[in-house]
Amino acid sequence: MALKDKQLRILALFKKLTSVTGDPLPEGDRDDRLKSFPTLQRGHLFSCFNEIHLQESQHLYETLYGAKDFEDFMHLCEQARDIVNEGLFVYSVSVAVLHRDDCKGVTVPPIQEIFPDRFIPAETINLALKADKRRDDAAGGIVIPIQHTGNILDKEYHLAYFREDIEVNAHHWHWHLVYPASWRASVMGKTKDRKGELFCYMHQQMCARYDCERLSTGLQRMKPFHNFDEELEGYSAHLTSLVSGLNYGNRPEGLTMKDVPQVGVQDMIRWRERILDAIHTGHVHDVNNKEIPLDEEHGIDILGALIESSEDSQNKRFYGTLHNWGHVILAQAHDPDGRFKENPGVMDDTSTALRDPIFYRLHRFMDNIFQEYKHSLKPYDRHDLEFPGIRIQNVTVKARVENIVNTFMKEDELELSHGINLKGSVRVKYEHIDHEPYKYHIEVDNTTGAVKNATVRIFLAPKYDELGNRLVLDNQRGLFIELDKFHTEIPPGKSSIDRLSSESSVTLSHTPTFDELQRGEGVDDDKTEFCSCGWPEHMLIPRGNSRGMAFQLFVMLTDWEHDNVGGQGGTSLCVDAVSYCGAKDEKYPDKRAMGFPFDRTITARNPTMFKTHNMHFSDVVIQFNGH
Ligand code: CUO
Repeated sequence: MALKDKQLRILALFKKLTSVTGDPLPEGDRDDRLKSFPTLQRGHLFSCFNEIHLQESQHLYETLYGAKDFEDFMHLCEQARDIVNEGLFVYSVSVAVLHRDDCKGVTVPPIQEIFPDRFIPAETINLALKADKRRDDAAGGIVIPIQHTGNILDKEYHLAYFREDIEVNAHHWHWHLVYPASWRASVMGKTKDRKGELFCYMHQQMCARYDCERLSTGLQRMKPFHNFDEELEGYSAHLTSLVSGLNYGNRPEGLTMKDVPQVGVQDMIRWRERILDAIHTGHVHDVNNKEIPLDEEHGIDILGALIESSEDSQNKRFYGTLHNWGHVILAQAHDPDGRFKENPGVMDDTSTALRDPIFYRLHRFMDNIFQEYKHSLKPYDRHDLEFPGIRIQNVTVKARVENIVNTFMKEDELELSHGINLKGSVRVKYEHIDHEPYKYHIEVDNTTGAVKNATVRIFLAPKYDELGNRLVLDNQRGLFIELDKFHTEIPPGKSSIDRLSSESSVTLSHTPTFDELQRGEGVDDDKTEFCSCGWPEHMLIPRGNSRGMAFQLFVMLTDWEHDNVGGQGGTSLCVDAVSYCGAKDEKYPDKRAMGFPFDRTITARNPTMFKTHNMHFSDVVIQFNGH
């Protein structure tokens, strides 16, 4: 079957899922492989963090993955659509599509168009429904402006542009589809390389990016969550789930974490202590009580799996599921035992969790545990950092004005009619942050007399803290966000490297819309597959402020012969945003620790003392031109 036809058939599965009606397919009419479903009824919220939901979705995606050919796969998907919970269906079918060999080249449609109610405030959806009802011409398009979800009486509202960004939430959803917590390599036949480490790194980077935005908007860096008794900040998402008809739970200020039916807060405390003990003793105990060392190569990967926890956890019974249950407990803080039959809050799901300020504080709490481990490793020495014979002479950022990059708000639209049962097209008009395109210009001197293969690593961090004090390098370290990483050849002598901001290995170049996919755009050639995982291009750099905020750009060249993992002959799919998403089904394309060289303690107080010839720090200003 032609790729375009496959794409259309898969798109059809995802249409108008918020308004599925009718009884589930009777037991007798079902394929034997789908007989044991469902436990989670339709009309409830599916959670990608709840262990029970994860198990059921694992069962479904493994069943779908095991279908013998594309027709068999479609037959199972079409039946499953008439049986299982809507959210669970989308999650499981998406995981299967992303990994089946006969779906190579097929793009999973954007989650924001499948479930717009997870991204667009309830007030706005309500206006859209009314406007659709009033219209008599289904052909004409309707545009509804997005409604605000709060105001500045809540100082956290200043960050709403980041937390509620549609594509950043979509990135997070897609990341967890590429790296499901429930992934079993033994069943799926594909190993997810360094999955635990990438879990740590991608979320560490989200937190670092969030803190860069906080400093941009004049707020303090976040206070990590760490005390299980602490009173939590309030949060109201203004989202109503159309499949359940209920609001996502609100959390009034001052609530604390409470036991939920499956897990107690005491369990969480015990798991944390056991994990910290493992870090301090340098090994974990596996299920057979064997000591597994947390060595330099695997330590962080083991800890990531342990804390999430994923199927790769060395010992889930002992070390528990600190992260996933953390999400669920926080999502249920307003109705912990379910006596009010409230929906959970947005922390329950990967496509909505980023909206809640507690998300970043929970993840920073876990990141601090990972940092505790990284502190136990020796800091990088000159030998680890140097690239003999390679010197960076200068770096400039070329934008309209050299070394100043402008940011601004830009209008965009989201189509609702593929996800919601409307008479015709209704689009929501909203704004997101964006930046002017720019280019890195790196001047290099290669004195080795030979062509050298290099990895170029580019990071950015604020220069000053919230009080205007120069950040000490080891504190600034945690704020360095990756902007790009790529391979290049350096000829002998003096030369320069130019790289566009739009080429970044962190960002996704384009996410095709439902309409584009329906029209077959970008579906001709299976090399153009979009994995949908990748940081949005419009959020590559922090917002900065209207006075112009001082940042430091860090560029480092390392020896690609040492970094390269080999085996990728340019035929890989989904290699557009490898820094945070990896290369699908292949090795993570860089041998160094993720975040290198900022992943370990730095004892040098400032860049001059830290720097080797193959590194360069330069000052860059980010100026926000907006409201
Ligand atoms: Cu992505 Cu907590 O893992 O959200």
